[in-house]
Amino acid sequence: MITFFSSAHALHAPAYEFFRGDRVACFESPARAERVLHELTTRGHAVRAPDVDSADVLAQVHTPRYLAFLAGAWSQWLALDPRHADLQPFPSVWPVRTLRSDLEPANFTARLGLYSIDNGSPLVAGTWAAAKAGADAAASAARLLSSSGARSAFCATRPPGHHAGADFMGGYCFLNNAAVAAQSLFDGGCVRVAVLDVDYHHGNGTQSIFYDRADVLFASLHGDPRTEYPFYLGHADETGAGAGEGFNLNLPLPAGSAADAWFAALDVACSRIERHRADALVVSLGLDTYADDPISTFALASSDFSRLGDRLARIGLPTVFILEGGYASEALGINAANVLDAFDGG
Ligand code: OKP
Ligand code: ZN
Repeated sequence: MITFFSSAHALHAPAYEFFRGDRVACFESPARAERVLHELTTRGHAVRAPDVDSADVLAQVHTPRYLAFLAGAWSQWLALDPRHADLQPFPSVWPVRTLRSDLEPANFTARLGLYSIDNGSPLVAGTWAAAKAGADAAASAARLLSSSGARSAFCATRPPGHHAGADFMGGYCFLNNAAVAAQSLFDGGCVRVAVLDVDYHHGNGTQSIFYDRADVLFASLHGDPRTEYPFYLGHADETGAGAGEGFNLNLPLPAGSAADAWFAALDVACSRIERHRADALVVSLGLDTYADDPISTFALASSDFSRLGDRLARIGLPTVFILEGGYASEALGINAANVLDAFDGG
């Protein structure tokens, strides 16, 4: 399977994030994509640079004012004070209930809060370029499937995307690569698409982007949001809205769940996807379900990622894989490659 990779990912290399009141090194680091690339090339996978500009599809997935903010955020931050070059902007105020989010404040930090769900998504000079390259990869992978009849493609993208909604960033995510892939598949002629999110964290952004649509089935297995990020979405009673009622499936699992419970939930998700009669599948491939992940609590072994690839192959759909989370960098390449190789062999 072809891997899409852009070295522009490395332009997003924030120095720190906040963890329990402390400044710590970022879990979401350039080494992640490099490990994945290294393992795939070692195993003989073909790697390509993105060859599609995602600007048009980004405009279908995200709002104009959010895209404009993200593209200009760093230069606006820098214009406030040249000393900002060595600092990362973080939001400190948010328009929660009763406050207005229809008006865009002139104040930079207030706008950052308007477009953020957390203070956990550090932004640097190269964030837009890196995120845009990831969206280009997602659009490229979808086009490859639509135009060449390829059965699968993988996007070795970072920063991840599944927490980013139509007009907000969050959880290290800025542009929703899975949504870009799904929307691109429609543009390439698909009538129904399924998105399966296997990251440890619920893909709130992807769910919200497609929540009222019947042509996109969103299915996710993840840590129960009562205890796990993103906390405010991902419950089992979220089944879709309006025309999209019945086209959203959340399978939250208790923190600490073992592999057998996880694979039982995966089977439920796969069966629902098979019933959707989709033309193509997008997999938000988070690998933070791995036992040694530093910020997650599921217990998959490296061999379980082969089992995942195997199960996904049995769905039998053209599939775009998008890298999401996974923070045990040393094993990340092996775990990603195990999924893809098992899918190819299945
Ligand atoms: C992104 B993805 C730990 C902070 C955790 C939220 C987790 C974002 C996960 N210091 N921040 O779904 O893997
Ligand atoms: Zn995650």
